[in-house]
Amino acid sequence: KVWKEALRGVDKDVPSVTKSFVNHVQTSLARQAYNLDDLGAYQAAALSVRDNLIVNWNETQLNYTRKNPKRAYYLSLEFLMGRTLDNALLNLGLKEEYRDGVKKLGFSIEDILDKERDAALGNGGLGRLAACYLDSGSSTELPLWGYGLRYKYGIFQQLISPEGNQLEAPDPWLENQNPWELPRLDVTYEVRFYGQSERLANGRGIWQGGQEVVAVAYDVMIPGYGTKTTNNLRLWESRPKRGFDLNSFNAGNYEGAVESSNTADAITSVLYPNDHTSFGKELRLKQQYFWTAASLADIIRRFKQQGKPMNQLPDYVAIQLNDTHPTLAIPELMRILIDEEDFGWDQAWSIVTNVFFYTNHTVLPEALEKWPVPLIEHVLPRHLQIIYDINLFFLQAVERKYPNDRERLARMSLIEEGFPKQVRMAHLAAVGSRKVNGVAELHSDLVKTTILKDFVDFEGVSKFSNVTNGITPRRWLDQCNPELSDLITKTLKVEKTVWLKDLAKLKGLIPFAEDAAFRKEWAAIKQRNKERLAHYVQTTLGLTVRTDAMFDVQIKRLHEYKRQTLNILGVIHRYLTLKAMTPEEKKKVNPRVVFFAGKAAPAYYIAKLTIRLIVNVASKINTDPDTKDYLQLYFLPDYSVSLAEVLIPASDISQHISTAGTEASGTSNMKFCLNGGLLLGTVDGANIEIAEEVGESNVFFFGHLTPAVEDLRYQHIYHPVPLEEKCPGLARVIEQVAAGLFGDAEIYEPLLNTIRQTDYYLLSDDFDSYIAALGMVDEAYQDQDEWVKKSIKTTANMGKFSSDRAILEYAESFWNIEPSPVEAPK
Ligand code: 26Q
Repeated sequence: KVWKEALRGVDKDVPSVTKSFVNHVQTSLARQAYNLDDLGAYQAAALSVRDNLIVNWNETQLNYTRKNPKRAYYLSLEFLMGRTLDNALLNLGLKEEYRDGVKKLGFSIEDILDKERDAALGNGGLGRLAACYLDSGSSTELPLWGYGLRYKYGIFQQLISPEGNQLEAPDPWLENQNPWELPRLDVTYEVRFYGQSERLANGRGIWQGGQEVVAVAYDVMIPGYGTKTTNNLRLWESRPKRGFDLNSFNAGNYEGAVESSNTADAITSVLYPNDHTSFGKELRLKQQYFWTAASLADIIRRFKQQGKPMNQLPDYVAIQLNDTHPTLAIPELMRILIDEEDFGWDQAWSIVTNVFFYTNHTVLPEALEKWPVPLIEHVLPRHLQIIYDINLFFLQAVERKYPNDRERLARMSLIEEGFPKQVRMAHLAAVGSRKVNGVAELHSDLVKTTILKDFVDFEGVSKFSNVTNGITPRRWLDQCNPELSDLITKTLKVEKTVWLKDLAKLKGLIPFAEDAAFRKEWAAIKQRNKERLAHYVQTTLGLTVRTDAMFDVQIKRLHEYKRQTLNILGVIHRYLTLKAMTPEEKKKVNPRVVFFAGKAAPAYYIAKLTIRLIVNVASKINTDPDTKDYLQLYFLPDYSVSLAEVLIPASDISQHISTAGTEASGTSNMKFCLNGGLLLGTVDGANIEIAEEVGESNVFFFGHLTPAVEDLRYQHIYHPVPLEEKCPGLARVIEQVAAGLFGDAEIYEPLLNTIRQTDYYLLSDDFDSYIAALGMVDEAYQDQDEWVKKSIKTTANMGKFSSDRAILEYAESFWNIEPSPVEAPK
């Protein structure tokens, strides 16, 4: 019934679909239906689906304007959306109608869907989380908008050279027009950079001069699953304030005038491809300020339209900061309140600290954002003054609570001493927010006991909490694994519109683990998903993957802490073991296919070397007649949301093997388990909570625990033991690589040295238990009945990890917002 109401006004029959499709072919595309290619068919289908989204979007915004509920805003520099058409069809309940409609016109819906390019405006986990949260916000009917940047180029396209080097190519994702965005050329704000800031006696500041650029809004519609609610993701594009700078033009400096318009465009030209490092680049700082200033101006304009005084802002607005990237919003709101709205400091600060909420995504020291003071002073002189004032009042309060504790003041200061001094963005975000949260239980505990310990002591623990991440089951089960979704619906005897919104219902699958006929169907679907992946590899890379093997997958950004190196050295260990076996012994071995995919930051040398090693190990072992029937290895280039949607449903086992305490949460671990893939991992991030839910007997854990890590690192430095003694198995593998078994002997030295020397990520401490865990996976896989039972029980117990649960936790315990369903017009 609810679903019916949601689809009110949507043309839900095949003749309307074909009519609208043909209409768009002729009028929007100015083409003929009879000689249309798949790309044209995709465009026409997208435009016709978009018509429905626009109707819902308008009704949703009207509903909010009428009811004036408190709203939440999710500020994220990254939204890793992937493709939209299939998701829009699912959420509107139009999948079957479009399948039939385009078929009548001679097209296949799969071919059409495949023409869409990913919107890849993100690096990885943090950006994909933002996308899942928007889907869940609309699906739970929350008044939640996203704010981000409309990068002209998304994350780079990854190419792998024959030698195994990663090459980066630009991602011109907007090349073929983007039907999913609505340019709002009338929604614009001016944003200032550089210039001079003067302080007046009354504490106010005047910031003038410098460069002004214009932010233009582009709106992306975010439909909910089976709801009328269609929220907005507003992305900003930067443009020069005037076509060119008239002052320079008049001075006869034509070149300079054109250049200044180039720098305005540059702000939103490209997504920074680094995750977990901050370089202090001026353009990145400008991106952050451009986006926070435009978003805040827009939020405040909308709030003011209600005619309420500014001191009521926290009653109507909650702003979630996705990591520290939008932290400049804190001094920016202070600037607006003090310099433009005439507030005194204390009242302004009380508004600010009730509006913002900060999510931390990492405790790795090298990943904590810091900006050089001289750079901020140059680009944002007024904001630096405000940051210093915040720091002054903050440290005075600390001093009152802990008199004469200078070390504590130095530790907690928003400014890190040094040359240059740096602003610690995590401290600023924590001090300026109502709540601070981590993204999984262990990680949130680490935030409280390590990087923000002093702040917990000072402000009390209640400000610090946890919201375990989640994933949308619409994309990450129903869309990517339709056969499994259908089997679940048939088995639960509950409409999928119900269980996809109440994922705990999956528990109803538990008894079926004991049903042999059900297990057979379950296993057959996994098998067909493996064949689908093999087909993808065949058609894109021309390589033949055997599908009668265990599929073992590790897909994520390349990073030392994620330890892809441990995995590839484990593969080499397996290869060497196979080489030493007799044919009789080998007969007992279950074949395994290992997949890697992931991008390395372009300047991350060790990560790129790891890719090179994987590629070269693959060419050796895939052609070795002694082993190729038992072990295959693939590095799939250009990992993306769409590739994940093919890989994840095909996995028997996936690897999440970070050094304990380093992976904040992980979210692909949830996606694999939801699709019945088992988990091989360390006791880290959300792996721990997954094991709590699905049962420890259904996951494969190995490695040292978080509390041991610090001590082990200390041992490495002060009591080093030669690798040959400490971990002979690993030493043997490393020797073979160094000896050139996979070519390029010298090239791998820097990578091998990270292990031989400090081994910061503890490969030598965890290698033996890793190999043992791989052995247990092999053994468990031999008993297919038991394995499939584990697979079913895993899926059945993953309900907690729906992003609907996560977003409702934010809504209830932080934002204090409620669902605001769109009502039928009277
Ligand atoms: C910062 C400054 C300058 C340039 C780039 C950056 C930057 C960009 C992206 C820093 C970090 C990121 C991305 C971090 C990220 O993806 N973290 C992951 O977030 C997931 C969602 O919470 C978690 O599941 C992962 O554990 C965490 O690694």
